[in-house]
Amino acid sequence: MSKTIFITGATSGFGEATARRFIADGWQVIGTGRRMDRLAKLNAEFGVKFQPACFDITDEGEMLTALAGLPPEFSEIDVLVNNAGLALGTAAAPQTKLSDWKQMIDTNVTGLVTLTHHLLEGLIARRGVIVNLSSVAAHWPYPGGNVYGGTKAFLRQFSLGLRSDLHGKGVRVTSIEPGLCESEFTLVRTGGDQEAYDRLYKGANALQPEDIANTIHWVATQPAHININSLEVMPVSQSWAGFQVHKDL
Ligand code: 8X3
Repeated sequence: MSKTIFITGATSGFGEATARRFIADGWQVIGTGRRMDRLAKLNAEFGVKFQPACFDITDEGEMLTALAGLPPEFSEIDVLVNNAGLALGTAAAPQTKLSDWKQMIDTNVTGLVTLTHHLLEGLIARRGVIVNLSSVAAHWPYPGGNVYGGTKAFLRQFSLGLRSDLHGKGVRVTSIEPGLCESEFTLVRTGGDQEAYDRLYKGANALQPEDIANTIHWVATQPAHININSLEVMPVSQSWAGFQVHKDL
């Protein structure tokens, strides 16, 4: 019987690429997202291999209804990929909207831990794998990263903490920390600014969603005695620029 992977935010970017990667390897996928039209397209393309679960990760009621509605053949989840998440804006803290900060926390942190809590018992029973999509922003602060970076640092530490709590249970947990990657993520972050998107990626040879999908596949298919704790992945074109020093002259 095929193994089952549950991927949040499967309607685009890392999530969609991960769904494609695992289906190509014979897995069956439960893909979540808010946009039913996109989930339906994947379902039309992959048939019984792709089970849509349409819900907004910030709405626990919708989440529970979708989980309860999963067909029995998708009820035993081997791998959970917590991919759904977003960055809103690149402005410095004083220029940001509090509503954006709250939305990032609600999605990247509260939604993610809520879903993980609901699926945890089954993942323990199956000695499953949990892959959390953090970011290089978890380690490396940059101007405009503020709450986004904070949520991703939470996610990294949550992953490591889960490992401690699940000690001896055979469950594996990984924090994946991608750098610059070309995906819809940046259109969301810039409020749909296509010019900003083109400027950022032109000539940058950024990571592609398929690169991260391959990384997730590698992590999740290691022998059962190996846990990849955290994995930071950048394009070669991206590195660090050092500290800034303000001078009162
Ligand atoms: C975002 C990574 O490098 O685009 O998670 O800030 S980066």
